[in-house]
Amino acid sequence: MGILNVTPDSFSDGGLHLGAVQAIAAGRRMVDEGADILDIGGDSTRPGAAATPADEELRRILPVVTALAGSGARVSVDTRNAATMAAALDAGATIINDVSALQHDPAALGLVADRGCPVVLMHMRGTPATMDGLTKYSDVAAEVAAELAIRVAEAKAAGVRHSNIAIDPGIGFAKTGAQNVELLRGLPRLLALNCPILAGVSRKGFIGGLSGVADPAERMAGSVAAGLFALSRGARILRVHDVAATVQAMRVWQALHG
Ligand code: HH2
Repeated sequence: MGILNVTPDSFSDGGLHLGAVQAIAAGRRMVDEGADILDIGGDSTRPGAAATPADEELRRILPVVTALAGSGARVSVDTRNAATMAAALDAGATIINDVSALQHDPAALGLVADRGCPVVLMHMRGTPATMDGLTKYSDVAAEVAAELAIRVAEAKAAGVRHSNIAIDPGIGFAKTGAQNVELLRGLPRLLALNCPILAGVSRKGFIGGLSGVADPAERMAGSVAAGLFALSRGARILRVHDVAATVQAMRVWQALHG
């Protein structure tokens, strides 16, 4: 899953694809490089970020979703707003990726159930503005698995099919650097939910902490290493900025595993 942030303020690529023309070109390049899914977002969820209003989010992403879905790419939309989800699905997106696991907008659960589309339910506590103060865990992998199990049950109770749900540990969302490491090591605990696991480690702060590389844009090698580790612990989908490097690493890793 290639990350396409059409935002002025994302933590590693903010402003890079701000114009629709640049974003569409970047998305096409990611497909050529081997991305199976393009994850298009118009709202930064970096720690401390305030939510972007849905109309501004839509203005940023809609032309990009329309063009890339129109040229045959499989598009997911990274949003917490039901209105944005609906408009993006109408424009050709086929997957909803919600960092709030359909908690932020009261209309989101019903919308995803009605549309019958796949959804990524990510673990977070609080909101991006408050999450850094919500990092008390006694066993982070067990608690993330238990909290995600509640989100999965709620989605199913609202009518979302189990086979349409992927789960995500939410690396960097209400977790300290050490907890991100512990959570990735404990990722197999999430397999009990019987949903594909998506992992988003790309360029995140804990990679800076482990590698000593301060600039997120310089963290490609560490991100690839962490991504392969996540695969070895049960992840099936990697959400990444650096598609070509990740696809190359995955191909070699998978071939060696046999
Ligand atoms: N991480 C980010 C955003 N969306 N979605 C899922 N499912 N999993 C993640 O780990 C995840 C996500 C944050 O990263 P990014 O999009 O690169 O930055 P920003 O939120 O600043 O736009």
